[in-house]
Amino acid sequence: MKRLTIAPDERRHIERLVDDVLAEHGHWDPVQFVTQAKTVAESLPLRVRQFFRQIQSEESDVAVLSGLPLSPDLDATPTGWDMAQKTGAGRREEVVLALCSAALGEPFAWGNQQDGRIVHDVCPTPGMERSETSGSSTAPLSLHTEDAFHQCRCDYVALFCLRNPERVGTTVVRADRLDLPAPLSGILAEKRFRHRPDQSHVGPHGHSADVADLDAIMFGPPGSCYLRIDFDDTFAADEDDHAARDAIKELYRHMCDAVERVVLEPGDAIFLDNYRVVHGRDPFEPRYDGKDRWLKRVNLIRDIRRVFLSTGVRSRVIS
Ligand SMILES: O=C(O)CCC(=O)C(=O)O
Ligand SMILES: [Fe+2]
Repeated sequence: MKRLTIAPDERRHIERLVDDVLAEHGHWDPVQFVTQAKTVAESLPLRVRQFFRQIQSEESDVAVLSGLPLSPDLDATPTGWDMAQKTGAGRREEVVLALCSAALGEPFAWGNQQDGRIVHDVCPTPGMERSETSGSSTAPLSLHTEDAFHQCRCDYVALFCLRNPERVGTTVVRADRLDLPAPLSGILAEKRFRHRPDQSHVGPHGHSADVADLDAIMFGPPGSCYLRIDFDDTFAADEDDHAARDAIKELYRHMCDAVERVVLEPGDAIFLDNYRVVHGRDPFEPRYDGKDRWLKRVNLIRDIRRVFLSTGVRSRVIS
């Protein structure tokens, strides 16, 4: 795992950039900002830009940037993304994340997820405690590739921690840490699997058509293993393919042995390579008192053209 801790002068530098962005965008509109975010990100401190360049070129699986600025009068944790959307809670932190993320990739969004917002809120939500969405809490978020069902899933998931009072762990399994028996990796490398859209995508505008996609769970060039799996939504394409079904179960056992936990501190942003790691979250008890765990999240893709080709228009929102 790679980590860079921001020095006080670098933090002030980032704060000034955020002030400039907010002064220019009186009404903060991430959709509008991201088209120019890469240019603004060129003004980030040199060490931060180098950090992101290295992540890309080395294919770092997990990277954490620590000590990012947080507002001294940080808003109360919202009780759902829709509330954050209405009130603008954590707006300044959205700018910090959008700006830093743009140094690594191109932010994009899903039309049916959090109303097509570019920067998401991850916070416990009443009624969603046991769901398989970012509003969950008492049930663990099981290990997954982000948006595994879709060809245009992100290259990186970026999560910026605003609060984490109970020190809840983000779970991570790195492909490089897996030592799978050859017969198992052989089956996982065959196109014998399908992926359903996860709960956060289901609804009137869901992506059910993408279930048709037949793919492998493990792929990639020698020495650089890529993963595509969501343990809630990946299944053997042929229900009589017992070997494929067993392979998913066996992989799960190996992943449980290899799982690591990263406890995000306020001011930490984690960048998870969505091909090189799967991730999830430990369960916790929500309090709904304005002090709950709260992250901002962005999906990043290396080449925005993949999104344009998927949407068929020049839009960063996949519908
Ligand atoms: O809450 C976390 O630490 C991870 C949540 C997650 O998997 C996500 O937002 O994609
Ligand atoms: Fe996730």
